[in-house]
Amino acid sequence: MDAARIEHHLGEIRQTGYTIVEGAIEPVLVDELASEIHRVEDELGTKPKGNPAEGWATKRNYNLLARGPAFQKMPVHDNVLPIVERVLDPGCLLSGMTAIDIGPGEIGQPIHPDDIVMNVPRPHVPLMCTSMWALSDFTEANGGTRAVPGSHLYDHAPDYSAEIETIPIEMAAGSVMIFHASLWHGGGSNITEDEWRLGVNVQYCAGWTRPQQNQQLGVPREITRTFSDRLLELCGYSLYKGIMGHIETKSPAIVLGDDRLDETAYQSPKARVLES
Ligand SMILES: O=C(O)CCC(=O)C(=O)O
Repeated sequence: MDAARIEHHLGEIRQTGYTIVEGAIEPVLVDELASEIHRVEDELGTKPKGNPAEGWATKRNYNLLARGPAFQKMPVHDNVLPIVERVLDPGCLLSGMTAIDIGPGEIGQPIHPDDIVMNVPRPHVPLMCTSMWALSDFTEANGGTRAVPGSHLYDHAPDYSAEIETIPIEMAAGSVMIFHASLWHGGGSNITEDEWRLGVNVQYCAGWTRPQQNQQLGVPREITRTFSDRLLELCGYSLYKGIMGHIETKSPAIVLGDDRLDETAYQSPKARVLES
């Protein structure tokens, strides 16, 4: 993705809180991911969890990096990560990956910001950035994400008992919505007879905050060793700004038993923050 296109998307995120990268994902990858998610749902016998956040007619699966190698392509995708790296910074972490398959009859998820637990005064700089991958078409009828444009600039979080005016985010399969995680949004209701809306939330957070899903404990080491260097970094196996996350000054990648991402805290070129 060229610099002008990245800048265009960043401008939209700054102004309305979100952008849509149309046709971001190659159709063959969309099909592969959709069939992988259906495989995981079948293997795990995924059932709706039955609560307002996770829904009553929605199948959700977490910890996708532990579920199959195809999912490793998502957090590092060339049409998504360069935008996220500019919203946060290149030291950002993968905060979580959630497959969200909204079934007929689902009601709307409460409208919320994804940085809901980050208890700092609003509005604030992006501390999280979410990419919502459409693996099926997202329509108003089938539960496409709903959002309140501009709400990333509000000075408060939503009142969960209030009716909130939202717009539907409609996008074709293969498109990705990327948003400042203070944006008020939620999964829509699915009023279709038989259409499932399949999306994956790939969320990132600033490198000095705590990810929502624990990639380091949740993904077995033998799978983690197959990750690319960039994916390892996104999962917290390097030091943030050459300082944060070290194990006796060594890069956390040391636990994987190879010398990838080898660096020493305070001696790494990334530790420039300490230079005058
Ligand atoms: O499914 C969606 O469209 C949004 C899901 C979401 O916002 C969430 O689970 O935090």
